[in-house]
Amino acid sequence: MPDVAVDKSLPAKAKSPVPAPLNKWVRIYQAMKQQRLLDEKMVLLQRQGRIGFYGPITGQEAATIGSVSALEKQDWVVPALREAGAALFRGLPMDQFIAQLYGNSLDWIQGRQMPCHYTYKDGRYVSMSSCIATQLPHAVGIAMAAQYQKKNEVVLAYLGDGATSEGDFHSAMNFAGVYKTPVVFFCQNNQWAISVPVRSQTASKSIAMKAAAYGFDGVQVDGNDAVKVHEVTKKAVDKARRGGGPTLIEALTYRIGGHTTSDDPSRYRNEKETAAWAKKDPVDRMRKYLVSKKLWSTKQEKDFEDQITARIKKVVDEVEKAPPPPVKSIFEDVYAQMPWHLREQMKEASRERA
Ligand SMILES: Cc1ncc(C[n+]2csc(CCOP(=O)(O)OP(=O)(O)O)c2C)c(N)n1
Ligand SMILES: [Mg+2]
Repeated sequence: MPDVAVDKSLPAKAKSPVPAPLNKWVRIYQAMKQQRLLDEKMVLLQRQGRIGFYGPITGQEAATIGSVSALEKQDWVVPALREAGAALFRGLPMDQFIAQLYGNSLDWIQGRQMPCHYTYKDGRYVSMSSCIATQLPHAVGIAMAAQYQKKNEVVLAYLGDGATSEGDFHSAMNFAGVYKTPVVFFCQNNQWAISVPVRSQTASKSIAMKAAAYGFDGVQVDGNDAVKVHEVTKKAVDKARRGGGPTLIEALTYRIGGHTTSDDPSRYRNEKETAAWAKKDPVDRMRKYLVSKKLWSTKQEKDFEDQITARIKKVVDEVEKAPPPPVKSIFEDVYAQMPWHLREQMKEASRERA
């Protein structure tokens, strides 16, 4: 019988010294803090009408960065909605993160996707799929291919609590269990799927326990504890790499902001609930932990914040200056040899734009 472990320990109470290498935790913290600063700025840009749309990650930084940091370079990230921090952690340049939101000529994908659908080929970070849970069978497919080709690769597949109600969740979990694929399902249980609370999503006592029905381990972790999230994910990734099969991790966290900038959570959520979760802020918590271990200081915090804030401003200024994608980009990158009728349409559209 696979175990359904419940791990509620807090990093502030951790008795053991921080495992080596020490700077791993600082790197994780810096990525979390950078993500928070980016979120604040991107929401502001949307409110000023400078970008059209943004999906905030605030409150879920420990879950995202704590987990992605457990991967090796050759591994894959198949994101859900709120894992842009994972792409940045794997090396997505900040100008690409911002250019994707503007969808202009600097954007690698030339504005062909909705904002927040970042892609990063070199980091093996595939674009998120807008359709909830469709990424999960894809992730299992990538893992099966790696297994078949005897490649030393693990797939980290993210999902929200809402995704667990989709048929694709079942298909993916079932295939993963039967074929023991090297995949780690990481569920960011942020308590809400837009306006639907998790209690209306499932009658199960936890999401983690669903793994038992598919024949593999499920583990619940405090998703606002970056250290614990990292450790639990590392264990699951290592197991998958050894051929030990999949794991479903349920990270208990909270979406502090709206579902997106188009949402107003005060219409359906009790603000007391949000305030209570805000007190468990994962960024503050990790900073306090690092300070208590003498790995970080108030001065380092201020310097880092100033440096990242200035960098974001500089990148936004540069990206904002770029023109829209050329009109011909609508026709490119589909066919190796563009058919004659598209060539004609492209010429016509280019004349109209001019
Ligand atoms: C198949 C499908 N149904 C509905 C939607 C509309 N939709 C977009 S996000 C979302 C909620 C997702 O909730 P969850 O999986 O918990 O992720 P979270 O937004 O909380 O990160 C819904 C219902 C969709 N995109 N795809
Ligand atoms: Mg959710």
